[in-house]
Amino acid sequence: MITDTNRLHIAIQKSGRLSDRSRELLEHAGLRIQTGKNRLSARVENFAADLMFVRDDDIPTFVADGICELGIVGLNVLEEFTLGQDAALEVLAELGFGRCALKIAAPEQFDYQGLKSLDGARIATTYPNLTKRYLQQNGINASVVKMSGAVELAPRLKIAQFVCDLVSTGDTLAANGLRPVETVLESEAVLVRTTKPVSGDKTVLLDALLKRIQGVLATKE
Ligand code: PRT
Ligand code: ZN
Repeated sequence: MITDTNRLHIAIQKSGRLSDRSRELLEHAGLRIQTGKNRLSARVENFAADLMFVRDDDIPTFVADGICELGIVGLNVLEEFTLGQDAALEVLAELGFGRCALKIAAPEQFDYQGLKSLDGARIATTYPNLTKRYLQQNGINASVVKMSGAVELAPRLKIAQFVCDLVSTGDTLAANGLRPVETVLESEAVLVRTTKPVSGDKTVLLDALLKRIQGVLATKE
């Protein structure tokens, strides 16, 4: 990816649950984003910044590496990334959208007796780091099975007895005969910045943009 050294780079999700609201926030902050579908980046016409459209999972890497000075990503993805490593990232603001919770769920007919029911069990998840930390913090000895999707199928396929997945309405769990039993993390979209050194000119841009974004967030509180 070719980056222009005099412009800020902002990583947002290309297409998914956070895309529209991320774009909207930047537009409300006064950025006029060049249009064009299915592109990997877009220039801001009235501010020295470019948007990078990427998979949400890649946003922490881009920002931690300093390729993008700013990013918008779910706290769930961010924490899964930063757990156990010293990533050059700082959360600047909670953005009030993309709310969901990472929950452990059990089969509806399972007689769940609290955390001790998880002892010795297998839990399927796309968030192994967050799940392991939660189990550890609660002194539970369970094995975590990493999947890259379709986690809700794991109990039926006998891959694991429990799952740990993101929930918003709970409809997906219910449709798969599962019910939430524990909350591992409450999440929403957050604005993150790199803590890698940013050049003098870019610091000025960054401060100016952050002020505008804080202004937008303040009117919403
Ligand atoms: O392509 P890319 O990798 O960028 O996107 P993605 O498919 O990994 O992510 P996407 O767009 O699904 O979600 C992006 C972010 O939105 C997540 O990281 C969360 O921070 C946030 N978010 C909010 C959610 C949900 N709500 C949500 N409900 N992410 C996923 N879900 C899924 C969940 O995994 C489950 O499959 O929706 C299903 C459950 O929804 P309910 O309403 O049935 O409970
Ligand atoms: Zn993703």
